[in-house]
Amino acid sequence: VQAAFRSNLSYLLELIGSGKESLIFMKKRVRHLASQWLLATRSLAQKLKGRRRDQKQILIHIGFLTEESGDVFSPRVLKGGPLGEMVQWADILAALFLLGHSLKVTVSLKELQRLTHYIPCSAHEFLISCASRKGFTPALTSFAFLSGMAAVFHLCTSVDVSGITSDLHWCEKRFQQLDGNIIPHGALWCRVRVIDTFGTEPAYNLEEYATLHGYRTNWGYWNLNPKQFMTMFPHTPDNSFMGFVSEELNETERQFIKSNKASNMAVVYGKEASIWKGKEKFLAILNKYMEIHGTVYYETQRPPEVPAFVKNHGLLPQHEFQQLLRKAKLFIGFGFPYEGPAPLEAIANGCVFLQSRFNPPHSSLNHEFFRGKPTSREASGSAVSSQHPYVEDFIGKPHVWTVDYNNSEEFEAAIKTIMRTKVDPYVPYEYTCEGMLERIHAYIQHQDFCAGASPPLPAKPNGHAMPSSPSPFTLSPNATHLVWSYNGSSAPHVWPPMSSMQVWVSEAGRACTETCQEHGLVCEPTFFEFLNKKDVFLQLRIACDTTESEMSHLYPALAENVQECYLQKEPLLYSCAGYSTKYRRLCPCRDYRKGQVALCRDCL
Ligand code: U2F
Repeated sequence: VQAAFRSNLSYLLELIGSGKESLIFMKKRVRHLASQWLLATRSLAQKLKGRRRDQKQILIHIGFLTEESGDVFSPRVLKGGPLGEMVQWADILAALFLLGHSLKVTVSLKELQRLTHYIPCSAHEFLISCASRKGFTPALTSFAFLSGMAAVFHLCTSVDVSGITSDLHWCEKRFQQLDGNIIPHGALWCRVRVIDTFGTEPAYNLEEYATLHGYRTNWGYWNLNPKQFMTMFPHTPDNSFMGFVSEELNETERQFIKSNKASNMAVVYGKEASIWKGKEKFLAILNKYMEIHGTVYYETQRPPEVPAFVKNHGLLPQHEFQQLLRKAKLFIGFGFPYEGPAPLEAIANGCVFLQSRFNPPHSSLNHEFFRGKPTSREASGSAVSSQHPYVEDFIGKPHVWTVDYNNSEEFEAAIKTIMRTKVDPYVPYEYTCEGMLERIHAYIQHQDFCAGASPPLPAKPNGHAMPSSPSPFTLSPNATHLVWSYNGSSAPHVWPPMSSMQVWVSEAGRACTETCQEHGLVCEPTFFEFLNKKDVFLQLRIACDTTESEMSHLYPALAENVQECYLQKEPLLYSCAGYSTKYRRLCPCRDYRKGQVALCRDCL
């Protein structure tokens, strides 16, 4: 069945249901952005005119909001708790719906069980979000599954789920039951998508490897293709970038903003009082120049962390918060929350975002918040080098100032300059409604984790080279990297297409994430399989005394001083993020569209 773009969101609002503050928040957001979504849908429809798009039947299970997972989010929606996850879910729902897919939405395990029993699975695909593993901090509970169930149709009514408890391993157990016992490995899991705010690096994903090498965390070890995890920001190319949207202003609104900006008005980033703790020094400096506003939740009295000179509005409805940003000149971050939507909204509303540089960068090794998450964020291409690395790297000045807050002079000078600087509202294309629709369209039509659905490679004894088929590359004229030059009759059918690929060798100690970035490219793990070949070392004029094939998230790579080359034995371990001072890595890079890093030039 072909998917038809939709031109009305009212049925989606019904699908989302009600009864929880989180759902009310999401519906308000969908309603508020409706006209923008519809415009973007029309525009994308024009762009893709005549293109065939398959309609998917998708079950969306927003696990982190289920009672069975303890739903810690909903009660905090009006009390300053995290909203980023709800922002993203509202936008995912809107995008899938407008693209014309058929959705079922559940926020209850019982309902999910009912659906998996009774809906005609032959016609359905599933998007399910399993919530947190028990005992894990709630901030990261936004996990989802998107899965096509056609192949398990006949199983849906025959699997006994009576023994299933409210334990949050439910989804895993259920899928293992279906997957392991009845249908061939990979045939079900390959249809899953997991919404995973901060991402999952390959080393944490493969259970056996994670357990052996100290990467086992509360999350992770799902043995999925890492691209099945979908993140909030594009910091981890091992995963897919899902994102969310930021409202765009029309010309009238832009003009209005220009004439109404108060150059001495600042809004502090932080709806929870704890974020303000210990920031007196910065607030005092800022107070010399600007009128400071806050949107900190309180019950009856001003929170003690918020000084009297701050005009605190209390937590505002999202739309009013954005109106406040329209007047303000500066949006200022004090280090937490990490990587939320608010800085993008501030920039979209013509503010400058000022934030602190983290030196050394925060990671799961040195910061509690990231500890236990299945991502180290250590590699410098994806490091948490500030409160919001995306806006630092992808947007930068004049919209974003990242300064050393330990240096009061630098901090003060930045404020003074910002007050004098004129900036226009700005939304990167990938965070516009059209950008998000385009990206999800491309994923749905092209990402296929079932095609090569890897029964893991047949075990090969360590120390033996992989058999090599001819390499599809030629060396660039300046002998620095390989470019795609397959001249055989049939090029491998992959997405992104091979034409976007270049192979670079990293310096020792550098990750592929960073190496590709250095060349104006992005690491593309889908391509690892094409360069995991003995021939490729030869073509790069790398002399290997030995070539071994082993399981390591650092391979393919070479140890230069000893002239040893290593190939990867386990495809699930291909990793953009891995790095070690011992190795120079072979890196698969690709080009990307300006403003849409998830897609290569020929990707649509
Ligand atoms: C992030 O979650 P947060 O909710 O802390 O992220 P924020 O950037 O603070 O804002 C989320 C939304 O809250 C809205 C604002 C944003 O879209 O418009 N808002 C509001 O409605 N009223 C107000 O007064 C102020 C803001 C991140 F997204 C999560 O993934 C992380 O778990 C969390 C912790 O790092 O940070």
